[in-house]
Amino acid sequence: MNIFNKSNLSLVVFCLLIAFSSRAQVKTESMDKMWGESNVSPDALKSGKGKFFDESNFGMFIHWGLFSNLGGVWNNKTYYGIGEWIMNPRMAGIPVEDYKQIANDFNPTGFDAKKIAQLAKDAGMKYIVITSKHHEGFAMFDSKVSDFNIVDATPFGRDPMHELADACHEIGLGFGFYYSHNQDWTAPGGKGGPKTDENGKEAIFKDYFYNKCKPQVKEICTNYGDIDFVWFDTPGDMPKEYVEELAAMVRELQPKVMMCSRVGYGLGDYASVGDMEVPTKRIEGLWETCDTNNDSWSYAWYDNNFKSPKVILSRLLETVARGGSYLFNVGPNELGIVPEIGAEFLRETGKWLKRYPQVVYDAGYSPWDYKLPWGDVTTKGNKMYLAVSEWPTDGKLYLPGLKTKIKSAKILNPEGRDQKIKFKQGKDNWVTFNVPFKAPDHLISIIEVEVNIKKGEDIIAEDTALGIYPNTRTELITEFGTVSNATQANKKWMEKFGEWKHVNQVGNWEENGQISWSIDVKKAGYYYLDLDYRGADRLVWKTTTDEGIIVQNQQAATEKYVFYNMGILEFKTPGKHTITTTLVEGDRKTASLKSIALRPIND
Ligand code: JFZ
Repeated sequence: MNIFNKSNLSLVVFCLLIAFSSRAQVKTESMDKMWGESNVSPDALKSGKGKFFDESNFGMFIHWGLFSNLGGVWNNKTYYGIGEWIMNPRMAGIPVEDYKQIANDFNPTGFDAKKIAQLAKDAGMKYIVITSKHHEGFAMFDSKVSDFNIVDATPFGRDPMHELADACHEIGLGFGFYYSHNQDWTAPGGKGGPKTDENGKEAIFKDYFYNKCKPQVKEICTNYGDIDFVWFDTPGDMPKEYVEELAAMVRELQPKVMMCSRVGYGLGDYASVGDMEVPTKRIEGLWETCDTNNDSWSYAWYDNNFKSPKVILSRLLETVARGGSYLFNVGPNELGIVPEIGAEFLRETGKWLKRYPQVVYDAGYSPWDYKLPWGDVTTKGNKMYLAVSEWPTDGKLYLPGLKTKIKSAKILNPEGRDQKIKFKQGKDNWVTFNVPFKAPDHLISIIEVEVNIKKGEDIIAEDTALGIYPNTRTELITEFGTVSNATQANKKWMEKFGEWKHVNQVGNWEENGQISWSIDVKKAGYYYLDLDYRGADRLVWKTTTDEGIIVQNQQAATEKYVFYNMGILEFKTPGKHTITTTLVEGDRKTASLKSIALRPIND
């Protein structure tokens, strides 16, 4: 049994085609569909025009527009949620004419393209993708097609996209544009836009498409030199023939451009998966996940919940380890300046990447299809990089299920004082490294492991059982379990408006519903068992092992996922086991299990 069956990957791919359309449905699409209609295979792309994207693994996303001038505030009221949606009826509901007036005092005099390009470079990013026009329809570039643009409608009067394209080209960064091709809330006929034109005549999507969308996309593909990306977004129900026409024009004007799957109808070169999240399982092919440096994409005055350098690096490493690229967003403010804390954290991130560039750039995915409790793994040829973010405190680092033989291991030291470390590769396929008690790097430490493989061979990790570690807490997520008489499904919700959270969970528990995991226990002994669930009132859960151990308890349940202590579970012997959880009593309709965790009890 292969519990991480790769053909099941579609389960983790939240397709991003429809965001907040009035119907607000969520599509889940298989990777097949995403690439099915693309005429180039991911492998061919990787050696051709996709090489730069494939090897870069880290880019800067920028959400900047007229909405940045509001910073989350309309009529003295703060609207919490993604700032670039403030005009939408689901946030402040700003009338088109009022919204257009904002341009009169949009004067981002602090905008310095060179400084932003330098920030991306210092952060270790290889390219920039910036919003040239978001859903509200304001062009951040010099457009002859519509006056509702930064050159004609604002006192600023400059074309910042030009300045940024030049700065990127000069400094050796890749460059590309985000363009909202379907949604346009101010253009007659655009999705979510006015239904009539300025003369009161009915306007349909075709009008918007030929009067604004297509000619503007032509402008961004013509006036800014060679570009590397066109990042369309939220195709929704945009008719296929328009998407095809648009994509064909882009391909003709900029043959080297990489388009993401959000163009629609499988016409992209690579998949855009998740949104503000890192996929939990390995995904094949060319893909990217986009994430933001705080909670909103565009600037909001209150939003200073910036991800720390360590969090940024962990998420970047996790993305690369799952096989993808990380597009990380910043939101310049009304003056065009990237908020300082976010910028500082990015520079710190870049310093780490300068210490260990080989771990990220052109690095391959982890031999394990999922993250490990202490961090993650990337690879290059016969080397594995163990990126340890939770450094063990007992001098031992464990690696489960490794079949490939290790030759040597060392802790990388950027000053050239690499430190060889001892290790034992047991018959049980667990590797134990003897490591110093103190973490070598204050952010994420790297152990380089050289293995015995021939050129072209893969490093093999067993994928039938999840390791249970003797010195660290292990979480078993429902995605990796086998479910019967209950329903396993991905759920997503908005924490704040537009701030998506995703979870794989098991609900609809029937009398005999259960989930089990195949596990590989390094050390026999006692472990605390915690369950992460939501539900109503109180729930009774029972967890059993193949050794006949039972942990059963009643705990509270609320509408939020929370970990509850269930009790102590014993493994009498090390090695392969199964662990099974079932709902014994409580509201079966609302009970939803997200994961279980085992914490070794050492003292
Ligand atoms: C879209 C935009 O609406 C948003 O403003 C931002 O630009 C973001 C990068 O992209 O938002 C989405 C699109 C798709 C999903 C979630 C948010 N999705 O399907 O999960």
